[in-house]
Amino acid sequence: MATRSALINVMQKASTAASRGMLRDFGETENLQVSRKGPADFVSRADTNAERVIKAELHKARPDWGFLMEESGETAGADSDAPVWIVDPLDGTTNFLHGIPQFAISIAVMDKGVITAGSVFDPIRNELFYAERGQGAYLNERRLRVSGRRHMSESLFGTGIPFLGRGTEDDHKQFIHELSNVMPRCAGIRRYGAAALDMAWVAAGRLDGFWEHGLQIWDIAAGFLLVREAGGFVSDFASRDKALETGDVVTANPTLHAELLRALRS
Ligand code: 2AM
Ligand code: CA
Ligand code: CA
Ligand code: CA
Repeated sequence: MATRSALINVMQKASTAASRGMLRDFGETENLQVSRKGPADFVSRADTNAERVIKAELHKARPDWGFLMEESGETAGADSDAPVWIVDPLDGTTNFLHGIPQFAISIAVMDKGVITAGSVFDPIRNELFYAERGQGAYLNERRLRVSGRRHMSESLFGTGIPFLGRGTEDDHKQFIHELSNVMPRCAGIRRYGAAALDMAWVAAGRLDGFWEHGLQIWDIAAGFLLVREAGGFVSDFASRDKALETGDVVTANPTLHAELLRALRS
């Protein structure tokens, strides 16, 4: 049984508090104020409300820490050496606005450049994925381990398909190329639309791997630690430990990671 640390309790409390308003707004999205940050990059009142609630809860618990949040950007902590909260208040806004129940709240802690804690909360399924560096990854009370599948032919991968405004025409072609390489070698590919949750699902062994280009640090910081603590590999497309810096993510169980990379680059 997992005994949740005080830090994870803070993250859980902030996520649950934010999810209440989110669940109220879900299904009522025709009344939600929506604007755009890019041609197909939407931000709604649900995103900004969740971010405000999360920030207040986290600040109350750790008054000196800084913030890096999707909607409000960076806020320095009282002391520049203090840890920073990295927050995506609503990952999967496009799903949310379409009434598709696949979205999450992602919170991570970065301490001197290292991710030391992370949580991804799926309010629809009431699933809290969390990890602390060196302490393993958990789903609610259960210890997580990445899948043990050894062959691509039996494996299910998640990915992110580019959309209007994400990447150049060449990036879109590159994605089609990757798809045509991976597709005929594996048991299936899914595009769920919430990257933080995709990575949590790799940690949980539901997906055997996942890849996507052009993500932001708040999409992947918590998922990164979840996968690592569940025994999985996370890299960029050149197999370097640079996923967080580049936003280009290739993740899988240790057996499949090299094979997935090879397929993506072939
Ligand atoms: P967001 O909902 O927090 O913005 C995966 O493709 C990531 O890209 C998602 O986690 C999502 O995070 C972001 N994204 C932004 N606009 C998107 C769109 N139109 N379709 C899919 N994902 C989008
Ligand atoms: Ca967004
Ligand atoms: Ca996101
Ligand atoms: Ca978001």
